[in-house]
Amino acid sequence: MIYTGGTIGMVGSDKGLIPGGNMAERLLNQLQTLPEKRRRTLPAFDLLTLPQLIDSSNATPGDWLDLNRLIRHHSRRYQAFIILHGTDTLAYTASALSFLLPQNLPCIVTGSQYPLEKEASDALSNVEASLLVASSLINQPMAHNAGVIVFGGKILQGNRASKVSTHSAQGFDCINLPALGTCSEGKLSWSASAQMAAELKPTPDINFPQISTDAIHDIPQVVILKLWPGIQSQQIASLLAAPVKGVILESYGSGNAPDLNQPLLSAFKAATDRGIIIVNRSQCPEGSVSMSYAAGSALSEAGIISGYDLTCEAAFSKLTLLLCSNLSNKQVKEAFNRNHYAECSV
Ligand code: ASN
Repeated sequence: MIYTGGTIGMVGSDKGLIPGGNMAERLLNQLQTLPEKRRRTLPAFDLLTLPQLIDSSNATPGDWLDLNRLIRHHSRRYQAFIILHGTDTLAYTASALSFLLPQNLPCIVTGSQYPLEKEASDALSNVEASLLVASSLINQPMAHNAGVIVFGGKILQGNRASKVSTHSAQGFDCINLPALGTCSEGKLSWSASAQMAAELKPTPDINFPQISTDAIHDIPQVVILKLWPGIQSQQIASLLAAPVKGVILESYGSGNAPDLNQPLLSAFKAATDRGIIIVNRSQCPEGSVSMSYAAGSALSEAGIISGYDLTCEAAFSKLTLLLCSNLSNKQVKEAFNRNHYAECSV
């Protein structure tokens, strides 16, 4: 178990909640409060605390690469990993780990909406469920075991999930893919879709490109740009300028942008001509972009590629990590178009 910070381990301070230390002892104390029968079914674990604990709103792509390195470093010694993470950017980290880690290595990401010791906190139940899911995945792996989110009784594919509530114990959901299963109060049940996913054998040629450990020194900049009614090209000029290498464009509906706004379309076209990769995904949580309207095809004419039904978090981490690999611009686009680990419906 790797403790990175987040509300799960937070304690009060004069500025508000901050990540607290001594997590191994605090967790063991809480686990002692579970009924003995349930405690006995949990696997043994060690807890590793990162040197700098953070509220996950401080997380950066560099933190994903650090976690990847740390997990790989310890992967001979442990059969599964559980990352205790803040919820705010948990889905970004889970998506990134799904692309970075070996698919046969169970890696679960969890956290909580309320601190471990707060009355009626969701923290202990999420930790218990994560431990159960970890031992289940050790015994019966799925096709993609890296970056699974366990939260609020649900088991979710991390690269398909988003934070959907600021406060509910059911804080995460997958809009475009059913939950892989449920796990609460010591009972775990896998859904039919997880069983189906288990039958999907990952083909070697669709593996995600390897990211070199040096990538951490030069992580390309990717920005997220949401369209709004009345958007003007000059308002986004600096976002489309170097050193930015990639843009996740959050368009309307099935992938539409204002096709009557020529300066905006020209600004997108000029950016893609300069080699910036722009991905079109919808602001709508459910469904895929199709760019079938004239207002959508104008974007593909401007050199913008489809983000299918990727979540914003998966699109952002996928593009950032592809830009970290030593691929040409054309190869990054081709790799982005591929469905690597069931992150999108292509
Ligand atoms: N701000 C917290 C974090 O992401 C929120 C949480 O963990 N519930 O670290």
